Amino acid sequence: MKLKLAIQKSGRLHDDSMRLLKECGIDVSNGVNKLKADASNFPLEVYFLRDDDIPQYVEDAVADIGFVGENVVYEKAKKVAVAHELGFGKCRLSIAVHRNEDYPGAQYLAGKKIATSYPVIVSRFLKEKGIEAEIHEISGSVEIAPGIGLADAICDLVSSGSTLFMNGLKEVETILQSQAVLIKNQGLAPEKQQLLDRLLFRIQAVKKAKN
Ligand code: PRT
Ligand code: ZN
Repeated sequence: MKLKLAIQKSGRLHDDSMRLLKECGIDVSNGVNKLKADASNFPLEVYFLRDDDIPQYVEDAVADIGFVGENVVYEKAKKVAVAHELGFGKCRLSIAVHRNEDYPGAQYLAGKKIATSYPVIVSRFLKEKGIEAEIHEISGSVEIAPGIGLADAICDLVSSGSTLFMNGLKEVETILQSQAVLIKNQGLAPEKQQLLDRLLFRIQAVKKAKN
């Protein structure tokens, strides 16, 4: 029996995901052009997918576990369990407005248009604050929305802040801190859980060695 792991096919989490497996002593041939690859020295099969699809695959048990950003886990709201924080892919999901805009607090957003790729997380934030605003879902280049008059504010992932800066925006609210996490199917068979425990033991050892 093999544990099936879904990781990002290419993108910001791919290299760190592969590196973590390597540091755990698990050899996986890099399958950038393949859908899956077998580890040669651990009962593990790795699926290479778009990050957005990983929670669904894990909920459906097509994959037993996955490495994916918390931002995607919360946005997709699938029935999966977060088993471990992986310590890479750190970023934050923040609201930003035009640099010259006065921002007295979240109430500023009432009645405004907010462009984002994270409508679920943003509407939850607005609901918690008791604010009504219009959410415009767009899939990419969110940071240009205020400049072209599509929105008054945006909500997007930030790491260094340079994308916001270059687009004349300032960060005014952080609504989620995110990093890559290990998610698992909620009904994992005991044999699979044992394999996962072996993997988690190694991941924890890697983390300790780094501290
Ligand atoms: O193709 P696929 O769907 O798999 O990939 P993707 O394009 O959806 O995702 P990708 O590879 O861009 O990001 C994968 C994950 O990396 C995200 O879901 C986050 O969990 C994590 N991550 C960490 C980031 C960033 N940091 C980040 N800075 N994801 C995106 N960004 C973008 C952000 O959207 C903005 O455009 O980088 C820009 C901001 O960066 P700074 O440094 O200018 O602030
Ligand atoms: Zn994606």
